[in-house]
Amino acid sequence: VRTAAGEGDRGVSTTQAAAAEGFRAVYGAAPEGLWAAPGRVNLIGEHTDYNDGFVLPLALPHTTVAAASARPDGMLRLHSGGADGGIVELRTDDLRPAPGAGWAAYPAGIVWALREAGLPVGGADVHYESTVPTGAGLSSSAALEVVTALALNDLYGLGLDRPRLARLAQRAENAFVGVPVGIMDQTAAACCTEGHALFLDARDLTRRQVPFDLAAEGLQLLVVDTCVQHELGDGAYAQRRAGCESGARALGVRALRDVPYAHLPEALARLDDEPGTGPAPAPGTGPAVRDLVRHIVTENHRVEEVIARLDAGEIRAIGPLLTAGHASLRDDFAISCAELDLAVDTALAAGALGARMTGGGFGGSALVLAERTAAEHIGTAVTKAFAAAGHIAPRIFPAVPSAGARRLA
Ligand code: GAF
Repeated sequence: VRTAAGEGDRGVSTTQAAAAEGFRAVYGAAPEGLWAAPGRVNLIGEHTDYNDGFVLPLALPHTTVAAASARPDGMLRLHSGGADGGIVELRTDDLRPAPGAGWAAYPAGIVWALREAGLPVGGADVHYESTVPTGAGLSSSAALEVVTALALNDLYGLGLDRPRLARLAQRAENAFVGVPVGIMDQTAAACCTEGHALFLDARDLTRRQVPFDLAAEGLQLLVVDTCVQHELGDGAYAQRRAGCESGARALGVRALRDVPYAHLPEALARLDDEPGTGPAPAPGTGPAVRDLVRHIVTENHRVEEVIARLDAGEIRAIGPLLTAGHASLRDDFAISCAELDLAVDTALAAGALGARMTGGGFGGSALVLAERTAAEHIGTAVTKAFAAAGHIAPRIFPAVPSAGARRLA
């Protein structure tokens, strides 16, 4: 198992140098500053964020770096070393929500959201370099949003704290880009710290840094990027979210977070008696509302159980909880796919302590908790199983809990 995925190997200093150099090549001057924001994996707590629930992400070493300078004339110029095409030029006064407008909609949405919030943000020149895999369920979008928000926060002296930056980045994605994501990814990019997982209450954004020192325990957390491109904008994510909201309405709670685990049997019985929420979903609406509710309520409980194990210093004991989380996402929430299931099943059969898909689903990545001495063997077993099934080769690398967004220079 390689130490990190491709570009991630080289660390942030190489990406930083490439961003500074790229900025000079594109705009003909040195940038005023350089900022970084990471991708993430979520240890447990999937689709709970938009149900006001609990999540436990950690930042990856893979980052998006922005080299940026303010502009006095209100023009926003955006360029990416990783995207085809030249400079995207926009007038900040003319920014309007632009669903489906490509990568530049994410940073443009940040400028729009900051200005909508009444903050004094003008133009900027920005050049990006990134080592966060895209479409892999590792939050490349949130990294792009948060690094842009942090750069503008500094360039324009906005004084925003990290949770506020995360909220504004989420608003940019919801209202400008048009994807109804929750708050996890932006908060992970903004607030994670090295050596920790971030326990976040998505209702009020209270947070706790939970020590997660895998190396000291002789463990490794592997990311298996299935290379099945995941797309949150295709409607299935929005459909799951709408189903959860109708479940909460039917149960008379503000959000599914308010259904206690101990009351789950009564809640399910009540949904089974309500038209439209019982076991037989209307055609084309995805899983039954009762099944969505069961996933969310049990998943919030699993996050609390994982936290309890970590607080007790029993990292190995979280393995079965991760695996149970995968079964729930596969069977109740119906957002896994053949490649994710194969990665999880093969890793477990090869001796992993636990494994699950991570992120929004429908492709993207799985994570595998393993003894460090078994990681190589498990990675090889997964790669072989993918080849035997005729799937393209997965990219496998360790998730090392890394730093959140920061200014580099
Ligand atoms: C995506 C979303 F962006 C997050 O808000 C979260 O809902 C996640 O899917 C599922 O847990 O990453």
